[in-house]
Amino acid sequence: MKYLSILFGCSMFLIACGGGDKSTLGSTADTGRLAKASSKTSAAASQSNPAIESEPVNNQIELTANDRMQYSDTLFKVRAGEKVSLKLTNIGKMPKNSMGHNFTLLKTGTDITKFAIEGMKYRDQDYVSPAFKGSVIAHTALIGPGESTQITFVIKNKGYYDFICTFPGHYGSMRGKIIAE
Ligand SMILES: [Cu+2]
Repeated sequence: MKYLSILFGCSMFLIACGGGDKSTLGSTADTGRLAKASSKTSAAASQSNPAIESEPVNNQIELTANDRMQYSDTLFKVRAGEKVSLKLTNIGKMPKNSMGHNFTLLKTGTDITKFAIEGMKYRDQDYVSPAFKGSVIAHTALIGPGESTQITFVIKNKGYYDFICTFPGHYGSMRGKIIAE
């Protein structure tokens, strides 16, 4: 009985607290501070992301792509300034003209949506617009079912880099990041 009354007291306290918080949230100054604090927290969270921290540094990348518009992995960590060798295999069965895949690594700051949409018009250039060639660090050929392709490249500067498949409509799900450190 003693414990029950303690529990009851605690929950009453919690309810009171909840009400109090709500009223402080009402003021715009507090809301602004809260937004700032939460954005700070999320920035810190992404910096100490366990998935990123536990990712081993490896300049030998093997990647597959399938008929469901997916890469086998979307996060890689490499050593900046050293040669990276990347092998892409299309493990799908659908024909290349409806489900071809490539790997296209983009310079920091590239607008992925713009890049991908512009590229759709350039089938003969593996769906990379000539106007956006300068945004590409490296890319593989576009490959069909059962095919493999291999490239080597160097990421000179440390940082986060996006990669996508430029086949029309694929960039939404076929994208990932390479962290060079
Ligand atoms: Cu693709």
